[in-house]
Amino acid sequence: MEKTFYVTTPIYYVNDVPHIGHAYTTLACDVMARYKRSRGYQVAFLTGTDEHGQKVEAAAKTNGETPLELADRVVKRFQALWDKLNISHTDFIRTTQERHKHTVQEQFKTIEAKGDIYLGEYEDWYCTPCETFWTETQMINGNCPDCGRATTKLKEESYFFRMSKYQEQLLAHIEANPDFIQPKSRRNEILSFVREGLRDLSISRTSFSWGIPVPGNEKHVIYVWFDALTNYISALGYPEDQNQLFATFWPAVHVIGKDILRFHTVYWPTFLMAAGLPLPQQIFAHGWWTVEGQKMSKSLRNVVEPHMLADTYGVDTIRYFLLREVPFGLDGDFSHSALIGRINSDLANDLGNLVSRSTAMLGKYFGGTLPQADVAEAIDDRFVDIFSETVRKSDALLNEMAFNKALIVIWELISAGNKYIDDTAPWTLAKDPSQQQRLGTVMYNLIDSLRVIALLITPFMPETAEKILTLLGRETSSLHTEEFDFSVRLTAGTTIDKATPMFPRIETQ
Ligand code: ME8
Repeated sequence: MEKTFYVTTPIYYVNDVPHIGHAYTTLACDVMARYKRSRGYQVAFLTGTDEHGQKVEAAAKTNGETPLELADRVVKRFQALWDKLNISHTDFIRTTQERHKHTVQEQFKTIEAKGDIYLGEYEDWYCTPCETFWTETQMINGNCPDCGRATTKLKEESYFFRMSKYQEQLLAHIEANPDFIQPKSRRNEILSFVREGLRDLSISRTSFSWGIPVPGNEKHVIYVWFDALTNYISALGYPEDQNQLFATFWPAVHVIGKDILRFHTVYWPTFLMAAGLPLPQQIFAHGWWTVEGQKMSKSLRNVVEPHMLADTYGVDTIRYFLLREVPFGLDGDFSHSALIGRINSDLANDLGNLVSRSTAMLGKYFGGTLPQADVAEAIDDRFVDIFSETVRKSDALLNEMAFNKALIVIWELISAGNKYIDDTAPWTLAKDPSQQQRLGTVMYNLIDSLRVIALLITPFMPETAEKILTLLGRETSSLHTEEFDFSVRLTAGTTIDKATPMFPRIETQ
């Protein structure tokens, strides 16, 4: 049996343009997808756009265009950004696609046939920006408890999903599967929410029309969250599953922001239970980015545009920074000074320096030809031992999506490399003809550490890794496979090119 891995981002609303928050989630998924591929997994990686609902309908109206025109326009911005950031998704779903509409209607029919959808009347407070109903008691000062904005009272005929029926089954699942919701703080939050009791959920609207019609009653459109969540299986071709994608890849790991935790850990699992489908493998909710200490918002004009960031600082730099700066799961703050600090210290001083010093010395002392590692001393063995130790530690951390810790561990190896240079002082060895073999050993180990580092940073910084691997003679070695083999060391005699500076320092006033 082949090992498989299915990772998803939320599908982003098309009434907003992409910013670093969206880029963050998508990058995290990309790192997981690339990491799992490098370990021999067959990977499905899904992202896309959420194009239905009142919010999109209203935004289109403001712009004087149809909702589909709006979606067609904005979806291009998301797709262009993912290309720019080197996102390796295997599918991109739009909820206006026929394949998606079909699955949503089938899912509705299945749950209705089971008796878990019924027609009733809804009267409650609706927050349009969040597309969520609230009861009187849930609101804060009459406003939406999530976003703080004003709500409106809505009364309409509505289809309901018997969510209350699944309360105990959901609780039992969360309790029996500690990794189902991560991080732990989010799991606890949902456990107490579910313990307070689940109400049946209104899953259709009659007050607007931009959505997927309820099968057999076209006056109603299906609730945008019932619609949107189904994307995770519609992209796999469920229920017909002609290409066996559902059979191969489901269940998924869903990576989301903490803002949409309840939809993913309560609504979605109970819909799946009602449809008789296995629950997701895991839902990981990361934290929230602010910008220079403030909430990102169009009115504050402080939305950080990832496209521009990548043009200014480089794609890999942004990929590195976002995943290194904040522990995945916690909130973080974006600032240009923090970004420049990381570029100068971690990228220019640590990684860039190690690569350029090592390859320059090899050029100088051995004409760029990799020598044998013949005369190892304790200091050399200690350094080489760190290679496999780092791989082991970083593997364990990546499997927990502890991206920043994995990067810290990888950077410890980089620092160890720079320290190894200082401690062995190759320039001194080079002056002594009797130390030529020893110098060879040191140079071999240094260059070989670049191989391990490149392989380890590949999921995070694919272009940088590629550059290093090319210097190391990618074409002639075992480094060209997707499934990286950390244990195969470089072959002596290989010609290694001298690196050009990869991360110039940024001087600020
Ligand atoms: O909620 N910090 O779409 P959305 C970190 N369509 N992450 C952020 C962020 C920030 N400041 N801002 C946004 C929706 N995000 C629904 C999802 S899924 C079936 C339907 C990221 O466009 C984060 O991943 O509002 C968050 O969950 C997502 O964007 C919300 O995107």
